[in-house]
Amino acid sequence: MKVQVCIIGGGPSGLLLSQLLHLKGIDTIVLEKYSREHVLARIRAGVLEHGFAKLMREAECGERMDREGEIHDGFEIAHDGVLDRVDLHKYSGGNSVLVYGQTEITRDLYEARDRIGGKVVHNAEDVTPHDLKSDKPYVTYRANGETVRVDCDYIVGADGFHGVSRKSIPSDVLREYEKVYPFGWLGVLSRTKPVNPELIYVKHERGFALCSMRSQVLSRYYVQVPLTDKVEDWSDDAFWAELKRRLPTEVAGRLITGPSIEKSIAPLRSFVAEPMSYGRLFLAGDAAHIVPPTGARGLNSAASDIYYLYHAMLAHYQKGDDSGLEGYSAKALARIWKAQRFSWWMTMMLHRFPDRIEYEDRLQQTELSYLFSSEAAQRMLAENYVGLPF
Ligand code: FAS
Ligand code: PHB
Repeated sequence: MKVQVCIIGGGPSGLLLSQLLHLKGIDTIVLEKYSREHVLARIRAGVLEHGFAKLMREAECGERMDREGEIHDGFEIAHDGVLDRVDLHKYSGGNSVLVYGQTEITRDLYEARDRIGGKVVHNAEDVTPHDLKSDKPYVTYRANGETVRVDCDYIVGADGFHGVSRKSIPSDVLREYEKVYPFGWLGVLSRTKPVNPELIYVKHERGFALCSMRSQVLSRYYVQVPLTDKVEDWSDDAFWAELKRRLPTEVAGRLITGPSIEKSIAPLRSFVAEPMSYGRLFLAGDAAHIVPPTGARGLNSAASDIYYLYHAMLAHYQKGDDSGLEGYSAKALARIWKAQRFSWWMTMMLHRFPDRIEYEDRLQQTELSYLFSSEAAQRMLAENYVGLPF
């Protein structure tokens, strides 16, 4: 089989790029390790930057997102006995974010690929990129006991943190930067009305908490837990009781609880792999970078990778201009590191570190009191949260 671009990974990054390229007549195939049901069962991001939403519309996948997604012009931070609001719309120059789950994004992208006959292979085993430094790279995979070869011009590694693509870059070329945080997030999804119209981030002496949502009938909540905790350690009742302890009294009093329909613990890490390209291989999304979800940058960081790769591939195929491909890694990393910084800053400001000292407690309080006493500080937060320009 021969395609122009072979994409490894059928998550949001791989699907969005394949859809955008297909609409411009560029032939792609997506090779996904798992079944569609498995991919769609994952509960992950919930907040979309306006740049990501714009790309979804350009990919002709934005109709349900715009119909069902909720525009949020701000969010609140509960800290040190007060509840302060961050006015994203005012301090970002009129932008906002869209609350719409990654699961729905992925579903919309799969349906769009089906509608226009996009090639997506599920249950692709042992996907392996070959001849990355040649001008005729190829990818092999196994399906139904057969080995299949896909010849292509370019390979995009959109296969997430545990994928094969990043590991295909020689260790003497690849540089990895990582910071692992000494806690995780226990997340619960429940068919309950959200406790608040906007998200509430909570800094509390017992630990961080977050009140989010997927719709007006589907709530998403998180509490910071020690890395040693296991999800089976947490009954629903224990989760709701702990969340209430961390919420301001008036918020806790109106919290509607219910059975969890999903419950999981995600570890927190900051991670960047450089370079994001090697020969004819280009990394995108979680395959190249991971952020702690405190700044809602995870899925959104993938958006700029896709935007840059999409335009670079267009320039190559339509004008024979390879400057975008040659400059992709540097350009993507410049924006990725800003998302890394913001996610690290939000995480350091709002979490309870097990090895903290009192001086750091005071620094956290000062960070927040400075934030809410300075328009410049709120502009910094807002412009990062709604999404820096691509
Ligand atoms: P993905 O990991 O989504 O997709 C990669 C795909 O490649 C997967 O479908 C995988 O099955 C496939 N794959 C892997 N190896 C392969 C191989 N060898 N061959 C073929 N296919 C292969 N972000 C936020 O903004 N907010 C959040 O609250 C948030 N919560 C998260 C919670 C968890 C538990 C995790 C893991 C991530 C969370 N994220 C969050 C980040 C997340 O949303 C990612 O940024 C997003 O999934 C990135 O999308 P992709 O780059 O497509 O990677
Ligand atoms: C979510 O709704 O899952 C969510 C929202 C904002 C974050 C992290 C997670 O910062």
